[in-house]
Amino acid sequence: QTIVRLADYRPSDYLIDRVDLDVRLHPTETRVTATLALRPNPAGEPGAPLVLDGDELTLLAIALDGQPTGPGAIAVTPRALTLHQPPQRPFVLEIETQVNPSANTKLMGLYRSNGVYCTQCEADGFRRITYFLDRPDVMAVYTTRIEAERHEAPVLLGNGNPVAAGELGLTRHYAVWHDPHPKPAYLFALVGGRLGRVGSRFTTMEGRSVEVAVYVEPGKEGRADFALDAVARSMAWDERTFGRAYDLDVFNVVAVSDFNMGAMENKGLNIFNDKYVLASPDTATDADYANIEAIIAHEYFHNWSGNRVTCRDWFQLCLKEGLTVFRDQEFSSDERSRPVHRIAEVRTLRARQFPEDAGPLAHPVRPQAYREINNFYTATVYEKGAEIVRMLRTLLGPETFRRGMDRYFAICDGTAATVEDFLAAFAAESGRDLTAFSRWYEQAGTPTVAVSGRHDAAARTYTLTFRQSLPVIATEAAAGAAPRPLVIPVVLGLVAPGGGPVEAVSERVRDGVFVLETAEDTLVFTGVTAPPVPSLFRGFSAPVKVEHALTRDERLTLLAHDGDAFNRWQAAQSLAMEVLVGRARAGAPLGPGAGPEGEALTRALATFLDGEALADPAFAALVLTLPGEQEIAQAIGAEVDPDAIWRARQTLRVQLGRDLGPRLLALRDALAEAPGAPFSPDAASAGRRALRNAALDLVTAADPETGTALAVAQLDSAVTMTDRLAALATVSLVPGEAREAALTRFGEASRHEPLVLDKWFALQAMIPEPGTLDRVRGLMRHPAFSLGNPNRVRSLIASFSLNNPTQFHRPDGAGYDLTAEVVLALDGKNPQVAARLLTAFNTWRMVEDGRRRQAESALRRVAETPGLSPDVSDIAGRSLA
Ligand code: DPP
Ligand code: ZN
Repeated sequence: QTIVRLADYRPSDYLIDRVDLDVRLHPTETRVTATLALRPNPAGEPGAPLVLDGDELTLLAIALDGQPTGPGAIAVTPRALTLHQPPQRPFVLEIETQVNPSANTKLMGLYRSNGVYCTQCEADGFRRITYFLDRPDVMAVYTTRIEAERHEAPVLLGNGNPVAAGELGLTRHYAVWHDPHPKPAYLFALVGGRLGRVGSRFTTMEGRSVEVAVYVEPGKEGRADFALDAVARSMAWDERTFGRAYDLDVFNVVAVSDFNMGAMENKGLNIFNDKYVLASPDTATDADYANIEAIIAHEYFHNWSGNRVTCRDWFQLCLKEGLTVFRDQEFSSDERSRPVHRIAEVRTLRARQFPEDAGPLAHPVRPQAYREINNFYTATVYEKGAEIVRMLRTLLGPETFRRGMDRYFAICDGTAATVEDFLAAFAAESGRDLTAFSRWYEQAGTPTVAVSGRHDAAARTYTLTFRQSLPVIATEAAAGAAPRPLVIPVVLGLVAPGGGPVEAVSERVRDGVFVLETAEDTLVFTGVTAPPVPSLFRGFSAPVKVEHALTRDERLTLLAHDGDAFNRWQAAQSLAMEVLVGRARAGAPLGPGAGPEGEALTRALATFLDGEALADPAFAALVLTLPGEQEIAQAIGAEVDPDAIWRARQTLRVQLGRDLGPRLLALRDALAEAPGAPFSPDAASAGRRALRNAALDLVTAADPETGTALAVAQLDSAVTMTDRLAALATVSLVPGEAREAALTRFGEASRHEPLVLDKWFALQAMIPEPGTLDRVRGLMRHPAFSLGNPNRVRSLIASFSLNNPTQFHRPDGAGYDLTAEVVLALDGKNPQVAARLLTAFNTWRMVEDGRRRQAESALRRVAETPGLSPDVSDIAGRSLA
């Protein structure tokens, strides 16, 4: 397998200006005629051969400038078409290929999902449709003619605007689409099938009337309205917030049920995993509604950050993904609650990105080398990439940041850009040198910032000392090199022990931001009469781990009084984390309570709940939620025993449920929905449901009998999927008859709803009991389960391997074996999904010795299997390296 290196980037020797595609859809013999207008690239090597990429293609015909190519002029394999001596002037290649969409189980290129023809071309799927220069810096104007049997595909959609359509004989028809905006091949898409439609109009700030539509499986139109509305809100938000208007006359979203990713931002024709489109109160949870809104926004925002300005090469993936995640996070924060959303972002980052950055798959936000690009659609590129953009805004301030974005879009519009181009726009706008800041893109690993504070009563000063350290990660490009200090924005404030801000000054703090740029630095506040409590990294202003020896009382002060909501939540998390790590490290048994530390926490939470739970239920639900098992494992760092972590967490949950029980039950009543009240997926209603269900969960931990009765009653009476699923999740943690009966009933009731069955699969796969392994094996034989559908694999198998730490890490290795077995069974069908599942082994080196050996042997078994896909062999190889 060849390694691709950023340092080896060279412009393409040829460019393609125009692409005319004629696609005659057929279930097994689809024919594609591509007419490519090519020319030598002035920046390329004169006279070089033209090598077009292909993948599993059958060539039917080829012509150069309308003539058959001479003998020996070309060489053809399924993976490449080489023209040895291309004309050194503009020329036209006409290439006819044949592909089999029904046999395409990789779900890359042209395939069928429930009979609907659809495409997925990022990162390199277009080469599975026709021979092409399949690289993002080759941008062309596309015209696509699609032809099909009318009964099979009454709806025919392409990129851009519709320009023609018509009948062909009695049974066939065609449609022609033209996209005036030059784009790389990965943004190409087409759809053909029987689809239901909901639509509306949006008038842009430039006065363009856009026809917006969402296409779904016929009969499910009623579940597409929320997504349709989310498109309109995204369009309006991007105009308001970034001055970005939509640039075509139509914007189509199509939901399909077999999809490797969440969704894809193809120009004018976004294709979505139906999980992120379909929503009704009785099939989708509040989390689903929030995800749909966020992903609709994400893909729409790509129209500027990704499509109008695309990436020069795949090393720049974060240029579009990190930036677009930042944009969708801002959108969700504006549409919902900013602090609540910030907490959710940070929880994801800590649960997914921090472990990735600490394990064998660690890589910089902009990687320097890859074997398989599909393995770099990671939490690091996306989520840490978004944090970098957020830090840039914190450093420059919102106005300068916005001007920098405007400049970036203005300068790079219509180009395939780099991270350097992005930073240059902000450097020019702010007059700042961002060279040191750019290390965030180059250095892997999560930095640690150690902070200590000292109050000098006589001098009335308060001194904070910051020390940053970065783990040494042996990436190929940075082998052996010591990491260099990062530019870390620390948003901070001082809180008086009794509450209220401390009016202290330091000339190094501007607008509440101190910038740590060296390995060590000291910050002195003057005019501080009494020892304050520092509130650091407010709003999680940098993706770092903070080591700060705050006392328990200081943390309690922050929980009660900090003006920053994020840090109030963080204070509660830190208090809990101390207890959890202490017990887990000691291997403490399951207990009725977590001792005096646990009591201090519950007392503080009681006060908190009494004071403000009803004012902000969503926030209160988060404050009540203990750090997750993965996060606790990260805090322990080595020789981790997942069972000890689970016992520690369970013990504290029991204590919270017991000590707060009456309050939690009262909150449930106070927040109960009025009978017959209309459903709303908005943040306030979702927050009330979240707190009610968090309360139910804790009450049940302490008193399984009472809790189960409440949960079963809720299961029967609930009118929303949120409440039903939460009740089922609660019941699922209590072994016994009631659980099995509830699971059976739910499964029966949802048997015609694949997306609901996914929740049912996932919930059972996450039960932290040894019996779960057999349960999962049993469910793999369920008629609704299929290795061919990525959503089913993710809900049943990935939930087990990635979200059930005690059972994935079973001491007998059976969890590892199951995962390895599925990875190997899946690899021949869908390597991308198989490789993603294998990343469950990411933390294998952190677990204690016995498990570690079991994990290693399962990983080796995968690695040594002959005929692995590049995707799986890359993950296996790096995991073991
Ligand atoms: N569809 C994926 C995303 O939007 C890759 N571009 O993140
Ligand atoms: Zn994206």
